[in-house]
Parts: sequence; structure tokens; C-alpha cells
Amino acid sequence: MPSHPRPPSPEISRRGLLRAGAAAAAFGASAGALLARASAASAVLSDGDHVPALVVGSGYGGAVTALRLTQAGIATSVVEMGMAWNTPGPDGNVFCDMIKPDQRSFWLRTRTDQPLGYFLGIPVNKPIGRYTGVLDSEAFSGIRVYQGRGLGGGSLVNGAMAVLPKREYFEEILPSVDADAMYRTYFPRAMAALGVNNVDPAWFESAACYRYARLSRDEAHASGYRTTFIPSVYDFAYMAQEQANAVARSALGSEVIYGNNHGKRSLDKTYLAAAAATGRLTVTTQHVVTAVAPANGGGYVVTLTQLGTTGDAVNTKTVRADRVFLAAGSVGTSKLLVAMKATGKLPGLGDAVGHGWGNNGNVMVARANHVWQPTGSLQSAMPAVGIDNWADPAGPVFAEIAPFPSGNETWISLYLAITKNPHRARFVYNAGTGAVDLTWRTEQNQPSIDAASRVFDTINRRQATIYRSDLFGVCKVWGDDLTYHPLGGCVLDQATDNYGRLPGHPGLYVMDGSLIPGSTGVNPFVTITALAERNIEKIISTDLP
Ligand code: FAE
Repeated sequence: MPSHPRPPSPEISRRGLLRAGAAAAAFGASAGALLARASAASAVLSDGDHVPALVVGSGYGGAVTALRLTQAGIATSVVEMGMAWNTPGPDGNVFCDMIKPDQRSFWLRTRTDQPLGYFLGIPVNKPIGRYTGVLDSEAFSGIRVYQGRGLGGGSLVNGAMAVLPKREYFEEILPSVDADAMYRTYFPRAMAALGVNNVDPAWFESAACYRYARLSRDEAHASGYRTTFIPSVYDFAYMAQEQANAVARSALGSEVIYGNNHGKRSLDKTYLAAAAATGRLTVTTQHVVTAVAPANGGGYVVTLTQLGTTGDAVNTKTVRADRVFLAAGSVGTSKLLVAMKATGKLPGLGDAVGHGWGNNGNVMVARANHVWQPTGSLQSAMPAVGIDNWADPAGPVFAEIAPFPSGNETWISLYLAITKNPHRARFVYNAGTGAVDLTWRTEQNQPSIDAASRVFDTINRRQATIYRSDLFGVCKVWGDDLTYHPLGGCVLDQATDNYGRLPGHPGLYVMDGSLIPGSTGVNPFVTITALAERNIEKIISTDLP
């Protein structure tokens, strides 16, 4: 139960929060300029610096932490391994084209690694220059984990779907959290500050760019399933203007996983911009945190490696921080903590650290439509509808109707299914290589395939259609070797206390998706954001003088 030993300051009042959301939604140029100033060369951390609060990572957990700490009057330094993504490339755009990807697309790869790596069974990945690009496909032995890299983390590359978890399921996965407080206070707070909006149903019915979604929806209904609109942090008013050819196209220009040049309320436009507006935020990009250890006399020594744009280490720095907030994402935070525990740098960490990782039951699948049922060559890259079969006790599924925005008619209906997969994995330190591995095995995705096939076998049978087996490999129906939703590894109330504090290490906190035990039943960023709002409110009110 969150308590308020002292009244919230005017700066963190609800009205202030709503204002921050509104300012964010307005995409204020001045907010962008303030964030650019917060991440200017003069703001970058130097060797030997001593800061009150250091946040590792700038995704949802990190951005919430940065905003609430700075609003509470605490000078806050965010360290992010990716780039700031605020400078146009030679083509005049910050982010590259999804259909013709260049070095900006992927994190330190010489070849793209698209989630759908084949078309007609032919590999479609392309050579690119090695660069600190925006999307990472981090390969573990049994799974590829897609993550955003840059100021704003996953918000730069994700599909913007802002989905509230079902309350009963939230209570099941996080029983130690007061669900009343979450649904009354923290989810609404998160949604407001993220700038969540809803598609106009009448416009949706008429827009050419959602023909693909209407077709999949209608086939789902005709097969006995219900669907729901998906709230988004992509500005649907901007999208309507794209459809009307009145503005530059982004969602309608096939932009999503390599970044959106327009229209998306990513964290650099919302939480991080609002944090910069306090004047108390500094941002250090292209620096990886490689170690955290207690400092003599209190606080922590944090080791940073500065990266060049080809991933080369150009400098190593150590800084001291009175408090450290780990928000490097489920994989980033878990890997760091598991390595620190194994090497004795954070000896107080408990045995639960590194455990409880899951892929949110992700599995992808595509169906081949009848030739007389085109999906349209113009497709919004932002999904707007999901098939909701979560109530099926034999195999809960929430499947987003995903675009296939190739610019051509493909007669493909694509889906990302979120299922209730009971399997979990753990992060393991490899003393030989110094790397941290993940024990997930591809076979662990079978429950997800089983649940999703209950839905899509039925739709195929009722609509007399078949699966595509040429997109995830050769004769391979299921995209079961990848996830966009890594969750867990440092689970709330197991590896941390009930607010993300790491026992045995005062002033060291976990704030991101690693707190959630492997599954949320929906796309996770709203849950991650709201949980961070809850935890940081408690930490500010009780731990910070
Ligand atoms: P995250 O946003 O990943 O932020 C962590 C940050 O820490 C990153 O910027 C890292 O570069 C940085 N970092 C990591 N290690 C270090 C280090 N050692 N030192 C310094 N910096 C570090 O974490 N979710 C939805 O709810 N809706 C969607 O539509 C959706 N679509 C997605 C589509 C794609 C292609 C992907 C990849 C993800 C999608 N997600 C979606 C998932 C969502 O983006 C993800 O759950 C959140 O971004 C996770 O938030 P965190 O704060 O945990």
C-alpha cells in the first residue's frame, strides 16, 4: 500500500503529471531542445564525477525514475548505452527506412536480423555497416531478444501499443502489489504521462491503411472470436493526416522497428523531455555500465565504457553515485546483476537474482488470405486491433493483428500472439567468457504454439485459409525463436523487496521490466511504466531525505 508520509510537492501533483503528459503529447520543440541540452557534450559524465542519483538505461523504467527524481528536486544522471537519436542522417531523417535499412537499423551487426527473415522461403536480410543502430537482436542459445537501443529504450522501436493488463491476471502475476492502487492511481498516471490515445472507430472503418486490420478482425469475428481496439502512443490524429497526404508519412511510411521519424510519442518526447524541463537532468549516451559496486563511505562506484559508433570502447570511466537505479531492461539489468553477484562485487544479492525470466508467451504466425481478400499495399505500421481470447482456460491468447507493411499487396495476415506460457528461464554467468547466458530453450515455446494454434487453426478452418510457412524460415509456420517482450530476471518481492530495493544494498534499486515475472498477458510497457511510478513514489517518499 503506497503511503505518503509527506504531501506530494506541487511538482509531482496530479495536475502536474497531466500537464507533463499534455506537453509530451504536444511534441513541444522546446522540450526536445531541453533534452538535447541535457544530453549535450558538457553534460556527459566524466571520470571521477560524484552524483546524487544515477539511472542506468533510459527506457520506461529509467524515464519514469528520471522524471520523478528530478521533479522531487534531485539532480539525476541518466546513462544510456545507445545513441541520442536526435540528428538527421544524410537522407534528412533521423531513422532509416524499414524497407531499405542501413546502418542505423541494427545494433552492431553487419547484416540485418529481421524478425521475419524470409519471404517465399528466401532469406531477406541485408548487409549493413556495423553501427550503434537503434534495434538490437540479442542472440541467446534458444531465443533472439529484440530490444531498443538509444535514449528512450524500447519506445524508439516498439509498436506503440499501450495496453492495460487484465486485472485478474495482474493480481495473479504480482500478488504482492495493491491492485486497487495500481488501477486507481498508477495505471492512469502512466497512461496520461505516456500520451496514450485511441483510434477514432469511424475513421478506422474507412481508412485504407487499416484494411488489413479490418480483414483480420472480420475473419476473427466470423470464426467466433472477439476483438478489441488497442490504445496507442502513436498520435492517431497525425496518422489521419498521413492518410490524407497532408504530412510526412511515418506509420504509413512503413516506419516502426527501426524508429519513427514522426507521429510517435516515444519517451524522449514525453517522460524524458519533461525530466529535462526541470533543469535537473543530465544524460550520458553511448556509455555502457559494466560494473556497480559499493563505494567506501556509502553509495556506489559505477564503471562506464564509452562507445564509439562502431561499438569500439573509446574510454573507461568510474563515477560515484549516492543512489543507483537499474533500468537497463529485463536483459540488461539481469545480466549486470548476475555478473556482479558472480564476481562478488555485489555480495549481498539474493539467490532469486537472475531467475524468473519469460518471453511474455510471444509467438508469431501468419495466414495466407484468399486472392479476393487483399490486405492493401498501404498499411499502418501501428497495430490498432487485437484478438482477445484470454478468457479461454485451455489456452489464453491476446493476439495483436500486426501489419506487413512491405508497400505491396501480399495477402498476408500477420499476428503477434501473447500467451500464458508457464515456462521460465534464468540468467547464468559464464566464468570462462565473462558473459551472461540465458537458459531459455526454443522448445519451451510449445505451450505458446499450442495456445495460438487453437485460435488460428480455427480461423483457418472457418475461413478456408492456410498458414504461411515461408516467413520465419523454410517450411516453418511459427515465429517461436524470438521475443519483443523480455520480462523478469529480477522479480519484484523475490529478488527485490516489494518496491524494487535490492536487499543488502541500500540505495540500489531495480526499476524496469526485470521486476515482472515473465508475463503480463498483454504488451508490457504500460505495466512497466505504472509499476515504476508506484515504486519510485514510495522510494522518494521513504528513502530520500
Ligand atoms: P528498455 O525500454 O529496454 O530500456 C532499457 C534501456 O537500457 C535501453 O535503452 C538499453 O539500451 C539500455 N541499457 C541496457 N543495458 C545497459 C547498460 N549496461 N548500460 C547502459 N544502458 C543500458 O527497458 N511493448 C508494448 O507494450 N507495446 C508495443 O507495441 C511493443 N512493441 C515492441 C516492438 C519491438 C520491436 C520491441 C523490441 C519491443 C516492443 N515492446 C512493446 C516491448 C517494450 O518496448 C519493452 O517491454 C520496454 O521497452 C521495456 O522497458 P524497460 O524499461 O524494461
